[in-house]
Amino acid sequence: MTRVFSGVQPTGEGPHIGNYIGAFRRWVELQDTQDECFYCVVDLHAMTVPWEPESLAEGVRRTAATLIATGIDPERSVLFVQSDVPEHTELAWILICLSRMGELGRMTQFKDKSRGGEAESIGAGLFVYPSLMAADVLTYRADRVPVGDDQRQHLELMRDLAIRFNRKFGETFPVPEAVIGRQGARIMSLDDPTEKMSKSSGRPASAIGMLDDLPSVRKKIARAVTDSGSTVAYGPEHPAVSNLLDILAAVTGESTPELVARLEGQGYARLKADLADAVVAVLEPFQTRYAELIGDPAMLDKVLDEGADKARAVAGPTMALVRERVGLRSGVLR
Ligand code: ATP
Ligand code: LTN
Repeated sequence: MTRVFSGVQPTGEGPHIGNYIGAFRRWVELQDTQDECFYCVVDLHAMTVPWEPESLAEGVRRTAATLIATGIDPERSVLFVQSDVPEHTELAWILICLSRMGELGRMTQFKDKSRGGEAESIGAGLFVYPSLMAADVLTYRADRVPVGDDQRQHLELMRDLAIRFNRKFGETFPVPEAVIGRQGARIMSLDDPTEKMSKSSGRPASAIGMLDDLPSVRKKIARAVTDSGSTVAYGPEHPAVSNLLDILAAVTGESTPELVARLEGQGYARLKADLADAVVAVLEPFQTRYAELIGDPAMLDKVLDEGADKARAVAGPTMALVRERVGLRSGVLR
């Protein structure tokens, strides 16, 4: 049996259709395999940018309810909150000490997010973020990590850290593999197809939020930018329309060549109308389920408490072994 681990940040406007297509729907599918699945709301990662205590707590509940409403079943997967399991931060410190300034400085997410504002005043957490992410996965000695394409570089660093640790301290961690879908692993913004759809762009028209009200979902799709010309075609010369086709393919299960064959010659209005119907058909039942879950905070807390217990049962022994291997007094040998 192999183990799967993935995480989502409880930040920004809340999960969007890119998170769903690139990550969550795969997490749900993986529950049907023999794999043991751990899914984590990474609240400590959310502290790498300025945060307010109330909105962090609120974001954690909303994100957990979103995952359950998309089909993560807490009976079959371990669904939990990162800060409930202190082993993540303990292992993170050891991995930070094994990480190199040069490799962390090359991470494009760090470079992107630290651009613009005052570089001098950026929190150091943003810099060491990938080492904490590596700790998340290695704490569970997970084998596979289903993520969107934007996490490819972080996964490479995670693998390097696992290899580095194993070489120096003895075989301890499996070297985790990224699981990145061939299609839909990088959904782009509706208002700018050169930029990844993101929770934190600050432009409401750029992302279809999973909790957006349905009339505004339709409006955003109707206003999405398209390419010059009017043919429905797929490929690098048609980035905006290709993105709409990727979303449509993901939510209907049709392939992009099938969609092009059906829609070419019909203009962008038809494509957008079909896309709006298909996205709403996914979001409507999701939002109904979400409303029930978010209305029952006691049940959500219970699910997350039970998830944390199951996670700690795996994390504790890993850390005991790590402590011993690296030479800390509290290792299992005592
Ligand atoms: P933001 O969307 O603000 O950039 P993020 O990328 O940090 O946030 P997370 O919530 O941490 O988002 O990501 C959860 C999962 O969703 C990750 O596996 C990530 O790769 C995936 N993901 C995020 N954005 C997209 C996207 N536009 N297309 C496909 N997958 C995505
Ligand atoms: N960095 C990821 C979120 C994340 C994650 C993880 C994903 C934190 N820890 C461990 C997979 C495994 C992101 O920003 N999308």
